Amino acid sequence: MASAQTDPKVGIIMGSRSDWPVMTRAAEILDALGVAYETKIVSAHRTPDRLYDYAKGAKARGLKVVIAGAGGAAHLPGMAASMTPLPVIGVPVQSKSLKGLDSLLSIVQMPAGVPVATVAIGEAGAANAGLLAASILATSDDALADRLDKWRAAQTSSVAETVED
Ligand code: RP5
Repeated sequence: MASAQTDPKVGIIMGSRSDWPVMTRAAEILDALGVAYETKIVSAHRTPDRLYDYAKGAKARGLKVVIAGAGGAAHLPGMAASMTPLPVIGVPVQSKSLKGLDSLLSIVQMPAGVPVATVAIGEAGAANAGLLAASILATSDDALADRLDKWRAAQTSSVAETVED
């Protein structure tokens, strides 16, 4: 998988095509907020050279934020963060054996000096990664900040007050 919109600001990378059903939730949020992004399969273990090239070139290509999702021995977000100055948001993808606890711990337990902003396991985390990336971009984009405010207001309005609603 590799796709690109014009002038992408967010790079969504994942360790395997099997991660896409989860990572698509980040893409859906960015679509809803009008944030251009690209997607690419980049495996820390199976395609280390691709990871190196991607992370080293991310900032120069105009990306502002990287969202990296992986499962199991999930080294992708941390390795990406070690090779780019861009903020990296790590999404722990649910694994078959350990339900994503392995992914979560692999991503969240970074040593001091190389931060990865880690979100929840699975689809909720991927959606929040999209929102977090948009929030970061919105600090220097008033139009996006306005769209994000409206998105949040719509979410608030959609929550019923009672189970009968
Ligand atoms: C990780 O291994 C990927 O991020 C994926 O979550 C997991 C399993 O990959 P596949 O065996 O499904 O390709 O690298």
